[in-house]
Amino acid sequence: MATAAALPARRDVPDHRDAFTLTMTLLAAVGVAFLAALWIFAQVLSPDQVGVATELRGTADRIDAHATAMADHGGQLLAVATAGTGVDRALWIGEARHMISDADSMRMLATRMRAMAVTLGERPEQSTRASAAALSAQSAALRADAVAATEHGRMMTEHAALMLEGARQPGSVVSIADAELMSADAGRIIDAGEGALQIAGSLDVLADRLSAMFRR
Ligand SMILES: [Cu+2]
Repeated sequence: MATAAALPARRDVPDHRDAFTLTMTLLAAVGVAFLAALWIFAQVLSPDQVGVATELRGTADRIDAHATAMADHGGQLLAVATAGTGVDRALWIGEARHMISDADSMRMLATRMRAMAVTLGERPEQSTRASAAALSAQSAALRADAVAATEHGRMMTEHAALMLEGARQPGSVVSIADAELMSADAGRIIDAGEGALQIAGSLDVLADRLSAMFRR
């Protein structure tokens, strides 16, 4: 009987398809679960995407960029003010010298941050020499430099405002463009100082974690 023989065969076909669909669904689910586990594992192992040394070097670069802008500007201002005969000549010669000397201080600060990047490395807590006390000391030193950079930025903002006021006076040796350039760069040094403060904060967190580990 042809019809009777065909019936079981028809039943086989859907069964086979169901098994295939079920297997593929299970495989996909296992794959998704595996990827999710990998992702969670990666998050636990490296909660911070960027290492401490990279963050410190990035901040040092920004401070150096500001120091260069300030030294260049101070040099130009000194040349213009020295050659000028304006009423504010002496004031701007003083300001220019101050800028050049401040640029040196900022460069030293950036140099200290690069040295700290070498000492701490990307993951300071994984170093064999890491101790809570050492990390706390580094954090305190960095915080002091960060505050100095931020305060310098605030002083630069005031300096730029003073320059702008001076530039508006007839016969002044400084230009409005110079003042605006300084004002824009003051923001950059404040950002760098705030970035360094955050790094100091993350060092404190690491120091706390280390001391908690040894307390047990
Ligand atoms: Cu400056």
